[in-house]
Amino acid sequence: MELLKPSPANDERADLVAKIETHSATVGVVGIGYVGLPLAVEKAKVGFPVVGFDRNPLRVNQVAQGLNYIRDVDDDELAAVVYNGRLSATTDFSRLGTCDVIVICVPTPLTKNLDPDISYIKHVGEAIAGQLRPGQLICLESTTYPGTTEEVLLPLLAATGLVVGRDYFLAFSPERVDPGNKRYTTRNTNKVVGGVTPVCLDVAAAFYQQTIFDVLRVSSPRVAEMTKVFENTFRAVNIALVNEMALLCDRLKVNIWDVIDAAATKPFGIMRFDPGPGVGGHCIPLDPFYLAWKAREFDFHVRFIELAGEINIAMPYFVRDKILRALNEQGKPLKDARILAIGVAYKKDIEDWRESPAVKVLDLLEREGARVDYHDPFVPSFQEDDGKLRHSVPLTKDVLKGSDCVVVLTDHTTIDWQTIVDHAVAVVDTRNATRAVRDGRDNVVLL
Ligand code: SAJ
Repeated sequence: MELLKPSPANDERADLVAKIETHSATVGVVGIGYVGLPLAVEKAKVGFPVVGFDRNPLRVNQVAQGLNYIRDVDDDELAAVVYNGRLSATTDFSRLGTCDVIVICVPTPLTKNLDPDISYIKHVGEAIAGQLRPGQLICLESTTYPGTTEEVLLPLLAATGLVVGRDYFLAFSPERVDPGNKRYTTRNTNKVVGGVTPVCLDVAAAFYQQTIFDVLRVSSPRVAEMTKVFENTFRAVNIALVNEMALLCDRLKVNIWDVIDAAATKPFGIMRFDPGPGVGGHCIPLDPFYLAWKAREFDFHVRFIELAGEINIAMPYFVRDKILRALNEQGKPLKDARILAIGVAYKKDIEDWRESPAVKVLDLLEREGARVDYHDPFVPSFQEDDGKLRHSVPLTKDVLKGSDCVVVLTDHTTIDWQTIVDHAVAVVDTRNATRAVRDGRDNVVLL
C-alpha cells in the first residue's frame, strides 16, 4: 500500500510547529516598544532565540547592553536573556529571513485628520516579503482596522508566489498590554488569535501557547482585529460617558465622584470608569478612529466613536475653565497667573506622556498668558512636538505657595496629596487624587 506523502503544508507546518514546541524556532519581534519588548523577553525566557528589530538604533543599543527602557519589563530578566544570548536586537531588517516566526508590533498612529496611518505595517510587510521563505509564521499584533491582515499584508506576501497556509503562515493576534498593570502581564493576559487559514491558526496558536496561559482561537483575522478595536472603543465610549456626566454634574452642582463611588457599589450591570482631564495613551484616543474610518467605506457612520472623541477631546478645555473659575474666586485673571500642574503622564504611575491630555492643558493655559510649570516624578523632562522643552520642577512648599493655582492632572500614587493641599493657595483636582485628604479641603475644587 503506497503511503500517502504528506502535503507540503504538512511538511512546513510540521517542521515549524516542531521548532516552536522545542523552542528552537528563531523569533523576530519587529518593534521593540511597550508591546514588543515584553513579548521578546517572555519568548527568550523560555529559551527561544529572539531577535528584536527596530529602526531606532538607541533602543537596539540599549537591548544589546541589556539596559531596560520599558517599565513593565523586569530589568534583571532583560539583562539575563541578553547575557545568555537568547535576546539580541538589530536595525538590519535583511535578517528577517533568518526568523522562523515574525511578530509585528509596530505603531498604528493617526494622521492629523484622524485617518489611520498604517505606513509602519506596510513598510514592515514589504521588508518581510523581501525575505519571505517557506516555513515562516507571520503574526501581526498592532491594533488596526478589520481587514488589514488580509487586505494589506497578505497581498504583499502573496506577491512572492509562496502560498499562505502551505508555504508560510499568516495570523493576527491583538496585543493586550496595559502599561503599568502589575496584575495582568503579557504572560497571563489571554490572547485572541485569528489565522488566514485553519493551518495558519494552528501554527500561530502553537506559538502563543508556549508562553501565554490562555489562547483563544477565533474564526478569522478580521474577528481578531475587530475584537481589539471593539475593546478599546468600549473604553473610549464609557470614559466619554463618565466625562459627559462630569460636565453635567458641574452644571447641576452635584459631586460626580460621589455619584461614581455610589454607582460602583452596584454588584452587577455596571463597570467603573472615572472622569479625567481627557484620554491619553497610544490606544484609546486613536484606535476607535481606525474603526470609524473603515466603517465609512461601508456607508456606516459610527456615531458613538465620533461623539466619544468629541467629548474626550473637550475635557482639557473644561479643565482650563475650572482653573479660570478657581482663579476668579481669588480675583485673579488667568493671564500672568502662576499655575503648577501635578503630573503630565497620561495615567498614574507611568512615565509615558505621549498623547497625554495634560500636555494639552499646559498649552491651553499658556495660550491665555499663564505661566505654567509642572511636577511629575515619572517624567523629569519632555519635548513637545513643536520642540518646546519642559522640565519637572521640584515639589517644594515654596513652589506650592508661589502658585496661584495647582492643577492635578495625573494621580500618581507616589505624591503626598495632603502636603499639596496644605501649602497650595487653590487646587483643581481633575482625578480626585485628594480623596483621602481631610484637612484644607475647602481650597480643593474637583472636576
Ligand atoms: N481613563 C480615564 N478614565 C477611566 C479610564 C481611563 O480618563 O476610567 C484615561 C486614562 O487616564 C488614560 C486613557 O484614558 O489617559 C487610557 O487609559 P487606559 O487605562 O485604557 O490606558 P492604556 O491606553 O495605557 O491601556 C489600554 C489598556 N487598558 C486597560 O484595559 C485598563 C487596554 O485598553 C489595552 O490593552 C491597551 O490600552 C492597548 O494597548 O490597546
